[in-house]
Formats: sequence, C-alpha cells, structure tokens
Amino acid sequence: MSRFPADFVWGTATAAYQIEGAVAEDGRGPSIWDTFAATPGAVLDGSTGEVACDHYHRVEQDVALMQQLGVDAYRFSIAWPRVLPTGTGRVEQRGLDFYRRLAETCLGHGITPWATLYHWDLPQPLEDRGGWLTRDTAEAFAEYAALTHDALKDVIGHWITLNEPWCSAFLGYGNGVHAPGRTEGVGSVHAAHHLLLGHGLGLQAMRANGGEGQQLGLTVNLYSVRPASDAAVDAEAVRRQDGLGNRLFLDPVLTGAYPADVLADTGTTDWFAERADDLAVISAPVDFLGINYYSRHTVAGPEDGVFADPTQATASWGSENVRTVDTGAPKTGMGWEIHPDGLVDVVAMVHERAPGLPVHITENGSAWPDEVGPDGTVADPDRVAYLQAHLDAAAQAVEQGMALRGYFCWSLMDNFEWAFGYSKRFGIVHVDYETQQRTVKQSGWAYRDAIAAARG
Ligand code: PNW
Repeated sequence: MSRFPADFVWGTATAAYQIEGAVAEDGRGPSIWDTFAATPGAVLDGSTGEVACDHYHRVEQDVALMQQLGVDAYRFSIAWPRVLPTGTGRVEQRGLDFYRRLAETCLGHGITPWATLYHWDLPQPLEDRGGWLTRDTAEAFAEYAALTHDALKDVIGHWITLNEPWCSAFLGYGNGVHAPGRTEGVGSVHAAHHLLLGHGLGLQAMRANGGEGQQLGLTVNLYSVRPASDAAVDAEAVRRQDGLGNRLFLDPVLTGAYPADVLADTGTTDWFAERADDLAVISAPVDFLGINYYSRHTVAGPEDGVFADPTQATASWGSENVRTVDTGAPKTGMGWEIHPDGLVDVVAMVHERAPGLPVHITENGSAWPDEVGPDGTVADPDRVAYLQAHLDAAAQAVEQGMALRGYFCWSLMDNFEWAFGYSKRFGIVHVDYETQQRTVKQSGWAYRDAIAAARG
C-alpha cells in the first residue's frame, strides 16, 4: 500500500536564471545576476547564465522529458526582467508570452505549472535604487506580481511569491556570496523585512485579481539545526541559527509576530516597531507553504565561549557567531551533510505553527560529479540513494499526520548553480553544456519508478 495520499503532488523544480539562457532576447532587461556573474571573482570559473541550458529555446523538449518521468507538476520561475525590463512601468509582452507558452505546454502534457515570481533575478535598475534594502522594492514586486498573475491566471493556478528570502537577504546583502554581492550588516535584516513585505503585498494584489482555483504561497529554506553538545554555548548557537534562519521568516508569516530575541540580538527592535503595521500584510493567510530542504546543521558556539556582538557584525550576518561542526555523516558533492530525518524536522516547524496548513517540499536534491558513461547512460547511485532516503522521510512526515502534500525534486536538469557556476550538477537529467544534449540519469528513472509505486 502506498505511503502517500492519492493526490500527493510529484514534481520537479528549476529557476529562470539557472536554465533559460537567452538573457538578451525578446526585450529582457538585465538582472542583478547578470551584473554579479560579470563581476570578476564572483562566480566560479567566471561562468554566467547567458546560455545555461538554453531552455528558452527548448521548452517543448524539456516539458516532454518531464512527461516521460511521469511528474504531475513543474515548478519554474518567472524572470521579473523579462516581464518588466526596468523593474516597473513598461511591460514586455514577449516575456509574458513566453511563460504562457511554457504553461500551456505543461498543461498539454498533463503537467500542472507552478510559478515562482521571484527566484533571485531582481531587475538591475531596482538594485541601482537600493534593491531590497528599500521599501520601494517591495512595492515594485507587488506591481510585478499583480500584473503577471492577472495576465497568466487563466493558465497558472499555483503561485509562489518568493523563493528563499533568507538567501536573498543574507547571501545577497549579508556575506555577499550571491547577487547583488553586498555586505550591509544590519541592512540584511532590513532586506529580510522588505522581502517579506513584498510577499505580503504581492499576495494581497493577487488575491484582489481573483481567478479560479488559485493556490498562493511562499517558499522558505529552513534549517534543521542541532547542538554539537549539551553545553549551554551550543544551545545558544542553535538559538541564533534557528532565529535568523527559521524564526525570522516563519514567525511573521505564520504567527504574525517577529521573534523578539532576534530583533534584540540584531539591534533592530526599534526599527521593526516603526513598521509594526506591516505585520498584518505579511501574515495574511497563505494557501500553502513551500519548504526547500537539503541538509541538517550541527552547530557549536565559539571556542572561547564569547559570541561576537551581532549588532556589530558586518560581513557574514547570521553565521559569524556560529560554527557548523562536521558530524562525520556522509556529504553530497556540495559538502552538505546528508540527514534525511531533517526533512521531517522542517515540516514539523510549519506544522507546529500552523497545524493543517498544506506544506510542499518545493526543493530537495543533491549534487554529484555525474558523467555520461560509454554506454550513453548516467549512473548516479548516490543521488538515487539520497532521493529514496528523502522520499522515505517525506512518507514519515505524512504518517505522523503532518499536512505534507507534495514533493518537488531539485532539479529537473543540471544547471547554473549560482556562485558555483556549472561545477555542481543537481539534475535528475544530465545536460551536456557543449551540445545541450539531455540524458535522463538513473535517478530520473528511479524517481519515475518511485512516483509510479506511490500512485499504486
Ligand atoms: C537553493 N545556503 O539555494 C535554491 O533555491 C536553488 O536555486 C539552488 O540551486 C539550490 O538550493 C541548490 O543550492 C540555496 O548556502 C543556496 O544555505 C545556498 C544555500 C541554501 C539554498
């Protein structure tokens, strides 16, 4: 008997800048990732998303591949600068047309399109005016969300406002390893608020558009965090990591309040008090929450027991006081420890705050150095094992009564892995970047078989 309900959603996921290429086509404007990738030293090997998987020209083929794998749903992202080349104002119809064609192609192949509105490709002109450090960007996002949703709501019913606001805030404006590559200290906490406000305003605007059967939500990356020992200093490390990584995002959205300890830590209590009215917008009910889960972190406090003053931190907000400890567990090609049980932990975080709220794992997967073998197949036993172990954890969450309703494998195909360029392969489909040849890996067929078995 299947361990998953009959209507459980089985999907794969990608993001625009990671696969599309065609960055100067059909009127697309530049995004912060174009700028960042062109900055020497920012991305490994100087790679960019200019061509990527050339998905912009291969929609039919890529959707047909998904149908072969038997997935129900495809989570892709819409590139804001394709729709609004300068971020606000003038709409580029050819951008909207592309995503309509993508959605219609999915529907034609029996696949439900799930659109993410913001997977990190902020139009550069908005960054030039302050980016997510400013409230204006939240309002610009709402304008973009409203018009894109209105234009496509007849073909797309599932919408995710933001992907992983933690990454945008802390990797983008904290330690600067992601675009726009800024190190703004407490600015990264302000960015987190403007991102969440953007989510709330966007949600409000989409609700006002109406439309049939619309399911609107948000995707966060959550950290399963454990202390390295029973020492108080390690418990404090957990509190800090859980605070900035999980509670700063989950609490305002699901419970309508920011975590007071995190605001106190970061010296932002007064700053947030002036914006208390925004919480009603940020906490408006979502129809589902998406979680991206990859790894569990075992953390310890500083060796001398003295935490740096977080209000004084600049370069690596959210991590400078906390050490991640190697537990000896096996790691993926990203160096991330493999802990399938952590998936249950992160679903539980939502379940505790909002019992019954539908949850989807909107990303889960692993990178390995895959190669096409002499017989033309790709053997990736490590990814097969990772996938099976995490599907087993997903089944456990369901069995424990949590409202886990879907699983999206990251990623449909190998792609531009942000600061790591093309050096990390997350796909269940291999991409040869010379020829653009796609080859389903063994893990792709294993996923197909797992889906078929779950359907019973
Ligand atoms: C997620 N971290 O990124 C993204 O949503 C995907 O676009 C990405 O390809 C995937 O996970 C694999 O990395 C993350 O440093 C990037 O904690 C970095 C972190 C977390 C998530």
